Amino acid sequence: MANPFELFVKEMQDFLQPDKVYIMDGSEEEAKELAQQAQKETLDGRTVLTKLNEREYPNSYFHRSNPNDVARTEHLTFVCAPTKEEAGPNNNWIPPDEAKAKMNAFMKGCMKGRTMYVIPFVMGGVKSKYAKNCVEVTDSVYVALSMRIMSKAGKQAVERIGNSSDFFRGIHSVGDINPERRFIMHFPQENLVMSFGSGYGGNALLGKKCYSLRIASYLGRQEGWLAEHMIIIGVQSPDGKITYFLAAFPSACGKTNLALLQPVLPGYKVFTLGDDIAWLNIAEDGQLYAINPEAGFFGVAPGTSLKTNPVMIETLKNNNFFPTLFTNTAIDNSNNSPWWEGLSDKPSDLTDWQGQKYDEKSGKGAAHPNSRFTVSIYNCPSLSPEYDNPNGVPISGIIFGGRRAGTIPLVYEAKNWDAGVFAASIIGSETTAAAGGTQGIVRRDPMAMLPFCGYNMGDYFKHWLDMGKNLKKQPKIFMVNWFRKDENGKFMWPGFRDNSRIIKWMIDRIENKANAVETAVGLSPEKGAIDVSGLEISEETVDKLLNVNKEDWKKETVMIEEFYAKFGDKIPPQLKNHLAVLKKAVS
Ligand code: GTP
Ligand code: SPV
Ligand code: MN
Repeated sequence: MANPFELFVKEMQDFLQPDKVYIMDGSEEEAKELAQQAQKETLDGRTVLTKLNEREYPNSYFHRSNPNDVARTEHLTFVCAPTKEEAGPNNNWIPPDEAKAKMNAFMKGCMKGRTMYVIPFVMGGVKSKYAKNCVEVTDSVYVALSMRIMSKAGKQAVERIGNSSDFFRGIHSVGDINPERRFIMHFPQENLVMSFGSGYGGNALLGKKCYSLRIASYLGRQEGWLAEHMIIIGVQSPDGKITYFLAAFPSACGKTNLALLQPVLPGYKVFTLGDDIAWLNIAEDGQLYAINPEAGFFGVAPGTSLKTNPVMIETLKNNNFFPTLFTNTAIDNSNNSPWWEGLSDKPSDLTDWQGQKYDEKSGKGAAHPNSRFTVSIYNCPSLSPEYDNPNGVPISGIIFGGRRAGTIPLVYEAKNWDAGVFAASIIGSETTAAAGGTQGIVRRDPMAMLPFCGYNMGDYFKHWLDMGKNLKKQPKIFMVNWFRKDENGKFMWPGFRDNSRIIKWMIDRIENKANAVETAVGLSPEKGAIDVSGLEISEETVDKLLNVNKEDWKKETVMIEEFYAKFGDKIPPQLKNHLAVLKKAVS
């Protein structure tokens, strides 16, 4: 008798009708073979992978996408919960039956002439009770190779699945990469995702946002845990103690950079556990523990340099048996290496991300603003020894943030858990190149989860409040904004490695070593509490960075009210009360 995994493979073979079926085993030889094959294969006229300079970037390959397929497409992403109300105003919705019929019409027989790659994978450590088993089928060798980097894939996953039928199912085909025939449909009741017409990261690597966030958040609500768009770090202070933090910022707003932070402050060190997604559980001791369901980084290339993120540069130049992929960067033809804006001075002979000779006069970037690298977490020199701990790590602080030129202070602390949930629920952030659509528009992005929460966000806020009630020890909640600008449009805070100065204040607060002053929004660092030694920044600028301007906040509350109104009675009364208090404080 075939087991449920084998039956699923057979069912997919009959449905998608590929010429060949390949079940991934996760071995080193397999990675080499797939990379070889991808160098011979073309997908709509583009070679799938090309080898990069082995000396500069060992075991690394370049991938170029169709220009219509370079970011997540939120307007084509649906959560097909049983009712529209359950999916909430934060999700696109059509009835599950209708969605299935639509996707079946696209997908039936769509792999004729192609290979179906079967990727069995585990999200989380294979020994962790918090981990989940998954299977994705895809006709993209790029997706297959990427998922091998991003998760624990292959034999170990087949073994963990065993004879169980409890695994997430993902069906993916690039189709003809036509935006008119592109949909990412989630069926949370069946732990199923169907994705057609895109080969891009979050649309196609189904372990990423589709499963780890949309499906998992839906499951987490039923099972009493949280799936979050968060990094996990351990920060060692000069006394040797390690404090674990989570941090949630919207897409392309600084998670990966903070996850691999090399502090400027002497005696501090950051240990990396995750750069994008965290699953949070309450353990028997009543504390909040986090695991990273992923095993790699799918990070934004532009802006990454030896100066801003030296640990990532080292990670990219490390070599292990997972190949490293670069997608939609430019190519420096002098040495066949990937290049992007911010990496170094502009080389003279560049091929742009679309494969054309780079024309300086075009005024456009040589790399796509959402160009990315896919690299194993095991390449990372700052990887925490606790990364593979099946229990995860105990969390003392949660940081939320966004990208805002004005209004939002560099840092403040919420007075308690509920106030923190409120502060996170009202985050606004300027849109970035990580998703299609206009950039730089302020939209509400609660908990950095707007595009990823797999159910009604009103219910999600309630779930956050309930989690707090069930915690014996509640982590402190902090809000940050690295992106505040001055009158000339320049960032006032140096950011990147200097963000360690803000983390230091948070650790001091957690250990009751620093005082705070009350503002209309929460608790702000006392004068002189942020260590700016060695920085050329005036006291006046620090004051401006921390300032809570009532006029600005009055405007902010209008936007918050508009956002809350969409959710009607689903917004928990506690949060409405907090909003009323805030309105009064800034009136
Ligand atoms: P996703 O992978 O899309 O979820 O993004 P992310 O949140 O991991 O963002 P990432 O760390 O990759 O940073 C995105 C962009 O913001 C990059 O271009 C960075 O160079 C820039 N950035 C990150 N941290 C800072 C900071 O502290 N200050 C400034 N000014 N820019 C930053
Ligand atoms: C994001 O957009 O938040 C990412 C990249 O981390 S993606 O995998 O496309 O979601
Ligand atoms: Mn992300």
